[in-house]
Amino acid sequence: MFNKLTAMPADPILGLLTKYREDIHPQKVDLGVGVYKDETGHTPILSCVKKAEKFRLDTESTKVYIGPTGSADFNRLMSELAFGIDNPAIIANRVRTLSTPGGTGALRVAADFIKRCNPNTVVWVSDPTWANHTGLFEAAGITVKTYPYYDYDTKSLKFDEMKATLSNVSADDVVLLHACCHNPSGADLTPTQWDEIIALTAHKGFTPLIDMAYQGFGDGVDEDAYGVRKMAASVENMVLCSSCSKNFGLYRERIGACSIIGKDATSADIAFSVLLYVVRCIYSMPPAHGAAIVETILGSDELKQEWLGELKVMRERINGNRAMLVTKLREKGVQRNFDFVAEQKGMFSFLGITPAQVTELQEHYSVYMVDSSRISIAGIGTGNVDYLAESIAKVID
Ligand code: PLP
Ligand code: TYF
Repeated sequence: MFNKLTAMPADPILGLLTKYREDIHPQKVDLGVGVYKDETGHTPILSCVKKAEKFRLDTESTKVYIGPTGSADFNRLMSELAFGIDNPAIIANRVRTLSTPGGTGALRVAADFIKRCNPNTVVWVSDPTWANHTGLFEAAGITVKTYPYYDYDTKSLKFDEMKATLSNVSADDVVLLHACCHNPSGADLTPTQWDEIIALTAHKGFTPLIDMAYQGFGDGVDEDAYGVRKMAASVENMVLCSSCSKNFGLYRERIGACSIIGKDATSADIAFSVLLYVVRCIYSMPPAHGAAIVETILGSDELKQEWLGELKVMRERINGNRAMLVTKLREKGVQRNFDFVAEQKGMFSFLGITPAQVTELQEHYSVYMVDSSRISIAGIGTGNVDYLAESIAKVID
């Protein structure tokens, strides 16, 4: 039966990594996949994670099944981290959270859940959005449409067009918003713009689904959750998909969380029972190790402080890289204005060069980025920024 199949293209982002690894150029630069890297190009295990793992290794006494919700402590702590402990939705007991295999697992569970809420629902995603969003929702049988978001010419948000499109979204539909550090553009809503989108959401009655894969990578853990927290306090129903891959550096452990907010505790319980059913039908129960690490960190004042410190180092390095690249491009005589790179947030920005220039950078200079010219800012360092800026200068002149 397999001979009826035609080959699927590889993930365009992850595929770059293979090409990069095979490249023998001594000055090759990897700006492809969105993983944090330190100055040496290494993706380290956080020290707080190592300590939490050691503690779990010494104290863990069973590997017995944990059930489809995963760890209750992890779920509570993640919910408090995202929504804030004093969020009215938490106080009113309207939030339900379960552990998932990464942020992607959270999104897939959310997709199947949404399909069960309303089989005809449309999920609206930003244009552009993370490449996997569309496939994930379509795999659940959901129609995906886009709302205007990033203006490639002005390098800023198409905020008025975004609002105009969202004003016509049906109350039966779902609108996916990035909590912070928009992937792929790095262009985020300001708090004032969030206020407007939240008011519009409450007024129109569609359901917000917020994807928070980078809490703490933009301005800080609390600052980055501004929209999530205010949305949760302002609407009847909401879905949140969080990832611990980036901010805890737990990529391969596959840990994240999916939270739903009901209009009251009873309706939250009913909705949660459907979410649990969805989980049972996909993977039955989430992996436990990543959750155990995160709950150990968030449940200890000392480890939590250490984590916040390590997260700050990662955030500041990324922001420093943004400023450094802009300065270097200017130093290398580039006339074009790249100041927007320093102003945007999180792991990514579009350089705004053509696909042909992206190809030239890869083929002639071994500088790797996604075809859209999205660069992963963490791949920049003091050791490669001169070469990178010179290479960019050569292809755009
Ligand atoms: N959502 C966005 C916007 C992402 O960039 C990512 C990628 O890392 C994810 C979700 C999924 O993260 P995870 O690796 O936890 O599945
Ligand atoms: O956009 C990125 O680079 C990250 C990492 O299938 C990623 O979100 C990319 C592709 C993928 C899973 C994770």
